[in-house]
Amino acid sequence: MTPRQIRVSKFLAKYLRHEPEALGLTLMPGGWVSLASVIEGARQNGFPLTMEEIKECVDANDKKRFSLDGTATLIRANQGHSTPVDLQLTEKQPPRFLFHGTVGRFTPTIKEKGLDKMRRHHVHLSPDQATAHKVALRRGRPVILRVRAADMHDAGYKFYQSANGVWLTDHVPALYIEW
Ligand code: HQG
Repeated sequence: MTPRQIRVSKFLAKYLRHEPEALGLTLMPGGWVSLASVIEGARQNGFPLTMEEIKECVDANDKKRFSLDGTATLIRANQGHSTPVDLQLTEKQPPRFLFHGTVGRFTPTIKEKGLDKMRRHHVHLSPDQATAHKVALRRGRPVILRVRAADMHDAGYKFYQSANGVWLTDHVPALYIEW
C-alpha cells in the first residue's frame, strides 16, 4: 500500500469502525454506509478524498479491511468495530484449531480469565500462526496461543467468519487455550 492508501485506510477504519457519528454517518445493518456520505463527511472534516481513492484503498488493502456492495454505492469495514452495529454475521463451524497473537504483558490475565473481546465486538482469531504472529507484532514480541476451536463449538460456543477471513467469537475460556 502507498503512504496515501495507508492514510485513507486509517481514516476509513476510524469512522467505519469506531466513530461514524463524528463524520455524520449512521451505519446500516451490516455496517454499510453510502460512499457518497463518506466523501461528503470527509470533505467537511477537512480530509477530502475521491471515489477512486476509496475504491483503490478497498482493493489494495493488505488485510481486506473494507468491502463495497455489489453496486459499489455502499462501503463497510468487514470487522473490528467498537461502535454498536449488527454485522449480520452467519455462524460457521470453525476448524479444529484457531490462533491468537498476543504479548507477554497480557498473558497472566489471559491465563486466568481467558480471551476477552476488550473494546471490540468479538475476540479476533486467526486461521494460521503466521497471521496471528503479524497481529501480535503490533504490540511487541509475539506470544501465539492455540485455541481448541472445534471443541468450543462442540460445547455450544458460536463462531463467525468475517469477509476477510478473521474468525470471531464472544469469549475464549482459558480451558480451551493451549500455550
Ligand atoms: C488482549 C487488527 C488482557 C488481546 C489485527 C489483544 C486483528 C487480553 C488485546 C484485529 C485479554 C486486544 C484485532 C484479557 C484479550 N486480559 N488482555 N482477558 N483478552 N486480550 O486490537 O486481536 O489492523 O482489540 O490478546 O490485525 O490484537 O485493525 O485485538 O492483544 O485482526 O484491521 O487484548 O485488529 O486488524 O487488542 O486485533 P485488539 P487483536 P486491523
